[in-house]
Amino acid sequence: MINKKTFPIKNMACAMCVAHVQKALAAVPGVKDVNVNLASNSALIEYDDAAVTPEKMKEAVVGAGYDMVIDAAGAAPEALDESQKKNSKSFLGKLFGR
Ligand SMILES: [Cu+2]
Repeated sequence: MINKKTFPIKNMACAMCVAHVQKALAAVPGVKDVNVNLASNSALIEYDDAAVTPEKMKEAVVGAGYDMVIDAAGAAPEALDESQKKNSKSFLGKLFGR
């Protein structure tokens, strides 16, 4: 299932950091879309939870020299209801586009 969640990102200081985190996350298999925001120190990640776990994404961020906050269950601290609704449409689109 495609998930879209916001994860807090630590240690980002400038636009280069954003680019690094963005690139590291986008390279993880199963990650469909990444939008890193410096102002809110967070990353909005669209990912296939059958293909990748938040732990794996955190590993990629840590590997790039930053940190990503996930809770004990490996989930994002907060769910974005609005984007999840929107996302169910694009999920169908992707399904048929394959
Ligand atoms: Cu920087």
